[in-house]
Amino acid sequence: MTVESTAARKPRRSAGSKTGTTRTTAQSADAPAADAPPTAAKRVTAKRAATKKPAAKPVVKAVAKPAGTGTDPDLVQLLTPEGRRVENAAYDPYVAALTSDDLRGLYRDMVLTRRFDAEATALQRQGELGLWASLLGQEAAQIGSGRATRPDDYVFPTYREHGVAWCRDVDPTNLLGMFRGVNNGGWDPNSNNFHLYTIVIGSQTLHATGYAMGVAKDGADSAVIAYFGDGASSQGDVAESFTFASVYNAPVVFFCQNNQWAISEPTERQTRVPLYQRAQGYGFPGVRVDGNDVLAVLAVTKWALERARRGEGPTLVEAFTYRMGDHTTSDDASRYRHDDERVAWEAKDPIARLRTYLEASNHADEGFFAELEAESESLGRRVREVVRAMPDPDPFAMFEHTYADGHALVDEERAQFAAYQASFTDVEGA
Ligand SMILES: Cc1ncc(C[n+]2csc(CCOP(=O)(O)OP(=O)(O)O)c2C)c(N)n1
Ligand SMILES: [Mg+2]
Repeated sequence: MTVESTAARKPRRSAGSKTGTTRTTAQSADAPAADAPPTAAKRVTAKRAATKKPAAKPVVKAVAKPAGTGTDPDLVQLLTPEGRRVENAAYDPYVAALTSDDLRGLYRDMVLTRRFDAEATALQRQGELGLWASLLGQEAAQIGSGRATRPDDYVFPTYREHGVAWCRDVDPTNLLGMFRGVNNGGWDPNSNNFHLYTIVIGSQTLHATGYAMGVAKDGADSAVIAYFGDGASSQGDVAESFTFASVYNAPVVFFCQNNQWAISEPTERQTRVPLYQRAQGYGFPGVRVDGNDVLAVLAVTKWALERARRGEGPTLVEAFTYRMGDHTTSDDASRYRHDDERVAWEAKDPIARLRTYLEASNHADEGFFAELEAESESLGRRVREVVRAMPDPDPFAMFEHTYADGHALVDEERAQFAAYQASFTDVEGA
């Protein structure tokens, strides 16, 4: 279901969208054909959309949502855990144009992201980082969705989106400064349309929705994607975002990585219904995709982003995946979950299944895997070198940016800190 209101934006077409015209969807009887020309109600100028308030009584229409495949009709899957390609008439068109090169590219993205992540975890164990939040197991959810975005789309991540950052061309070493405690972010969000990592759970969904409303007012041909977790889905911020995005028809994709855990709380403590079904109550479509299947995630996210670009409003994508590691390096998951759960998910590993498919369908040979191994090694080396060479910040810099014109209390704290620092004695040769 979705809410069509007079606040609907000027219909926009995705210039780079090759798949938009070939998409097939399971239509319900009264649903507008997703590929049909925009209705008169939607044919408003960007200016009008910017000035008009939403209609008091929006017309609620059913929205076509392509269905899943396989044994679970609710789960969209194109590649089984065994690496077998399964057909899905609705979503196949979104990956039909992928070449062998593209498929190898997705594999390379996942392998290098996993390698970078493992290196960061090791660096934390060696005392080089204060903390690290590993994405282990979530590579397909992140690479599939990240590769579905266009450069002009805007991405709002949590603190775990290292794979999405990779797709947005953020140098991975830039992700580490904050975790080493030497800067407050490490990259310019406007350079890659990739916002800074957000620790306050769910808050970035509000930022994304507001940003998307702005994109709509500009009449721009781009979309916004907000990442969040299963735990975040319980936050009021997320509920408010869903409401605003729905009634303002904002071009935003809510991408929930349901990795089954919010630190030590399982998803059962967040919801009584599958998370993707929440969208229905807000009046926009929700889709559950196999989050360990990079092809399915790519297809579903493309579909959702293209809906947003066409002015058809928000979508909730629930990527059903698993956090294979601890919540962060400060956590010990063995205290609250059984190992057999992780072992069961290892059998659905996103990288292994794509490798099986690539080999079985002759998209990649031994040479490719060997070269990638060498590339992984050199990425690991570079990450270690760059992190260790990061200069320590001036300890007094933290007092600089609290008030533009200074403040007596901050001055007092700075003086106290100076006295504390001076109390240390450097021991020769220590
Ligand atoms: C508003 C807020 N409440 C609590 C926390 C503490 N906290 C940090 S991560 C986390 C769990 C988040 O779980 P989920 O949304 O599933 O994301 P995941 O870590 O699994 O990727 C919590 C409660 C926080 N950072 N912000
Ligand atoms: Mg979670």
